[in-house]
Amino acid sequence: MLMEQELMTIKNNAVSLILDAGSEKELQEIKLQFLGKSGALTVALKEITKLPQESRPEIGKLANEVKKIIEESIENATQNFKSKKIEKIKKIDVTEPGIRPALGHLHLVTQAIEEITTIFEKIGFTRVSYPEIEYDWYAFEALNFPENHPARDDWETFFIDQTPDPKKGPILLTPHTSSGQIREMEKQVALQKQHGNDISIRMLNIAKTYRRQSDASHVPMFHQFETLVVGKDISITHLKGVLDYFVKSYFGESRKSRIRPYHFQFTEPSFETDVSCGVCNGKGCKLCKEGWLELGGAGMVHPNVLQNCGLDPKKYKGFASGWGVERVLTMKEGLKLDDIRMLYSNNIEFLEQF
Ligand code: FA5
Repeated sequence: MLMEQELMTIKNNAVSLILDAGSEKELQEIKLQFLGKSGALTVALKEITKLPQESRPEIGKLANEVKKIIEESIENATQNFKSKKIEKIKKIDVTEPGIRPALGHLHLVTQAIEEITTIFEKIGFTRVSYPEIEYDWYAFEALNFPENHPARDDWETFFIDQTPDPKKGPILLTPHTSSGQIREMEKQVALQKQHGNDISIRMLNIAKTYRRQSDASHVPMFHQFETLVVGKDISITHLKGVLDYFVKSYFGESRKSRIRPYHFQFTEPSFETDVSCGVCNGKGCKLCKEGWLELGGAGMVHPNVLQNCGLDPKKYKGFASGWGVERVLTMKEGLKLDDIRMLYSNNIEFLEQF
């Protein structure tokens, strides 16, 4: 009688656990708990051998029935889980919009370089690329810098620790894109020697430039875009025309440009170029003070520079300009950056705005 009760308890416990099971894994655990080697029912079955001979068949029959009920209940519940899984798979709606992956975009300096390139290409300029690690000849000497010019010492320029070239001098990181002027003119003169053609240059050199400067308005690595136009009848009006075209294309039709006297070693005359302030329309405000914002340098290629490249200054004239990409970019976007180094800070929250 006792054994009979024990078997009923085992059956009831097993069935109620099976009904509450939340997964196939749980069902397997229940199976072990009751039917495994040391499971409750297996242990109870072993006890049958200790019963008096006459009651063994009846209890044995009952035990087998309990075993069958537990096995069948586990099997049914397992099948239930399996068909629910299939149903779930069947319910996937392939027309549902997917989860949009996070997409990056070009850095805002790269965007500006692309825009500047397109603007100049429209009026026949060709983008060139020259070494970032350069000889002193290209960065200074051929550009008419005197030997004791401050930019030539290592206060502003990064020098490479290598034996200087006997002719071209020390090796350095280009402190400005004007080195590209010399490379371009030397290349065109070499081509002229081969083909006998007249020289005509419309160069756009956009590159990384390096100076030993780091503060709120200076970064040690920045970008400049340099134009060089050389031909037989090039004058200041061409320079002013290109400046005006760039200012209107990049900043907007309503913006004006101006040039004012300045000094560079490699241009004569030299100018600073300005763009009318977009905030006050040239009237004068907190940002610009007098209505104008400074764009960068420009000028007519110095006769010494033409000569250094093998060009006859009586025959050829040219103009050049060199402006900072980071500078025009911040001017255009009206970005009031407390610190220009922000552009290279890898701050995603800042970069995502562009
Ligand atoms: C030059 O580098 C001349 N080569 C420009 C030139 C070319 C004049 C052709 C005449 C003819 P400047 O040192 O002023 O000039 O630099 C030009 C521009 O580069 C500056 O107006 C500024 O926008 C940018 N710039 C210079 N130094 C830094 C710096 N450390 N960080 C960010 N931008 C800079």
